[in-house]
Amino acid sequence: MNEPFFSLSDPIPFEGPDSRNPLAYRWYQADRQVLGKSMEDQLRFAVCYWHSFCWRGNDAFGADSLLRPWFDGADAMQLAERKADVAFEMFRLLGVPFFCFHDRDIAPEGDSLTQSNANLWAMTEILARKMEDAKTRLLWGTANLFSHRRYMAGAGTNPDPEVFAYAAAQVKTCLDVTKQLGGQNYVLWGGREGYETLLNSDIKQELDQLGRFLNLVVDYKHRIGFEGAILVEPKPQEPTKHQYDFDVASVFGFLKAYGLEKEVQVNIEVGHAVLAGHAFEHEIATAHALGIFGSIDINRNDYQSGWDTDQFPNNVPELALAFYYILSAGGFGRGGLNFDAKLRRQSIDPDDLLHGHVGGIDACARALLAAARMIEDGALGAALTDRYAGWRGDEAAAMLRGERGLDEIAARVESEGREPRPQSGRQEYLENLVNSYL
Ligand code: XUL
Ligand code: CO
Repeated sequence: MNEPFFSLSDPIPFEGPDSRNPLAYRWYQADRQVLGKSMEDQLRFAVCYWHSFCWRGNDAFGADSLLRPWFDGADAMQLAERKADVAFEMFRLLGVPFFCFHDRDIAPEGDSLTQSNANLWAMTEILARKMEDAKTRLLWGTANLFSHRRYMAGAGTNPDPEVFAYAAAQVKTCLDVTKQLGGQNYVLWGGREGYETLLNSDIKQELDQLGRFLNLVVDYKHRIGFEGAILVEPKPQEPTKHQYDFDVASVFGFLKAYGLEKEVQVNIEVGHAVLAGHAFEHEIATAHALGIFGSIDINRNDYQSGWDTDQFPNNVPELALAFYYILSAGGFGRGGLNFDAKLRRQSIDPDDLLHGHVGGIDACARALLAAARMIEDGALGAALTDRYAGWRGDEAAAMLRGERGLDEIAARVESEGREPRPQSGRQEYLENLVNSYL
């Protein structure tokens, strides 16, 4: 029997907004009804395996600061099991409904692909057994196609077709495993699907490869009857200088070009939106407008650093606005909120993991309540409806449907001789309105 990893043994309780207990929920009450669903079903929280249980606290200037009992030892599979024990212990303490992983987070890479696959299937069996006794389900799985040196020039976009094939083989098994564990989605983040210099990169060739790669994944998903959604996670750069899946709009263009816009959705990450120079809600609203909204990696970036700092979310006003757009988009179907967030490297105590998650969960719950007030009150929605009211007129609707040519429109404007009347955009009124719900 191993020593307990965390200081708690009872699940984090809900104690309400006045509680001073730092390891209690003040806002997240799983069964509280919000807009016709429980908070748990609205928020669909997931813990990510990699930052919580695999990251060693290293940075560009320093090695490991986090020392975990499953990091080093002779038997890699035994260490993976120990890691899984702690992971499921944390899921239980937090009461989260989901988790997410990369293939290489849950099982060690072997000396060959065959050995890696055997390790992965062995750990899949172990996780499946743990899931029988836990409420936590799999939100999504993904293949790590960026850490090993074979992928240094990309996976699907690699100039070497043998690397493309190796990556395809790795994704095949990871998709099988994700299906086996009842995953709700499958994610592809193109960590190195981009370039360091155009001097050695043929953009057309690489985009064609990436389009083929994604089509192979979608075909295989249908072949095995995987019912989850395939999600691409946009990010503009880091580790590459330029990543092809730059942001939601670029991913949509890519999907259209390769005939995949009905098959693939996006997993939008807060920090990646910031790196792309967008507000997080911009990415959500764009994905909704284009019909590809899938799921979210919830975290935050330090706005000054210019890096993907993957901190736990804690800014309620920002989250509230984002959740307003999530709820406006109809909320989550198969998606959810994956904490793609890691501790700071000085937060070395096991309980720091609990503090990060409890704070993030509470910030999201509080923001959800504010966003629900925005929806229920309806003033923001009404202002938007008003602003576009003119387009509901017969003539305007005919223009939008494409039933009027440029010459017909011109003739009507001249014959009517009316000057359009500018209207206020009312930005300050709307911004104040948002603050009134917080
Ligand atoms: C990297 C990132 C990944 C993906 C999964 O920035 O966000 O962890 O979420 O590969
Ligand atoms: Co992510």
